[in-house]
Amino acid sequence: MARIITVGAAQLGPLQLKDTKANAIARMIRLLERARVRGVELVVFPELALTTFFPRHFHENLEDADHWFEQTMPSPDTEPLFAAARKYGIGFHLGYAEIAHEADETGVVRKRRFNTSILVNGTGDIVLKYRKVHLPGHAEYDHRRCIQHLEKRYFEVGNLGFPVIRAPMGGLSGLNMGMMICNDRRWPEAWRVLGLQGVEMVTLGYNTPSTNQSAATQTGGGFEAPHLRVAHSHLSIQAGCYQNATFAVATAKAGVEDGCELFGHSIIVNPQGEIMAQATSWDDELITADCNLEQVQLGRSTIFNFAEHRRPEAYARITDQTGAVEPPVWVRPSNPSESDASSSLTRVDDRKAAS
Ligand code: CDV
Repeated sequence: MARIITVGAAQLGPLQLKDTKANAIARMIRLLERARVRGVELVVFPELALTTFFPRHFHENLEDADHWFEQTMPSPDTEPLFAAARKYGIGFHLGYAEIAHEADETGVVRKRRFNTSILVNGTGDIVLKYRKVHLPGHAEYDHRRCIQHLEKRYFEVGNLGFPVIRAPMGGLSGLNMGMMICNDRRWPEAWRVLGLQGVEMVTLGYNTPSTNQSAATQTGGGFEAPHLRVAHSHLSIQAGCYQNATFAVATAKAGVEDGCELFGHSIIVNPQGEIMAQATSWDDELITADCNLEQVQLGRSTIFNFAEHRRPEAYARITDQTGAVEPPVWVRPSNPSESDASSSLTRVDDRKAAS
């Protein structure tokens, strides 16, 4: 029997500073109701979906930022969303700011903050949790920037890796699901770690400004045209899906939020890298697609048959190294008998080591 699941990206329009979490949840429940009418079995909400993208606001004292975070899940604010999902039998992906009291790598239990997402199935059970690994931005107030991006201040790097779980979802007895959060989608390593666990459906939420706000661009370090911002987001997701033979649902916050324009353009992508559905508004909007899981088989059994074709012995730099290193410099060999590339490069390396 065909394995088909109907999924939805529930894009949210802007959430302003004055909006409460209850406002946000009410809007999400309205989107869930629309999802039910359209036969959707899994709905994906954006990154940090309960509040404005608060890392653009500086708090000297971290405790003053606690109201942006959830200490339990379901939390008192999110319980109505869980209840609606249970009532309609719809699964959902939710991004939120998490406070956890747990041991760090030194074994000390302390208050920790993460940029987190969960997958919940139609019976209201949390089947998977993920904490954002690739945190962009900075930890201190940056006077060169018009708009701050303080994710490195408010969140620790996620400590759960990139997990995949096989769990019932919608009418499927088992679906291999994994998550990413926003900036993660730009990193092929993240997609491949999910791909190596047989992921069939990647769910991800994002908050991406229409213009590059980095200090580098604000101080003349480069220019990224606004239309390329969307292109780069889609390129990353489409490539990730194609190269790992998976579907993805990528859901944005959109519109002018708290003085900052977010580009929206939520998409659902198939394992060939094609966009199956795309949001066109800058507001709350539900886009849907029927995903036939048989489509993951083509990539997995041909070009991206990992067991057959991967060459991990050539990939050591991926995990051994963080920043790029300079390559050796080619020099014309003085002796023609040494004219093959590898011997001249070896000689350059030797010379460097000796100097
Ligand atoms: N929330 C994000 O992770 N945003 C980044 C921005 C800062 C570039 C993104 O990759 O979309």
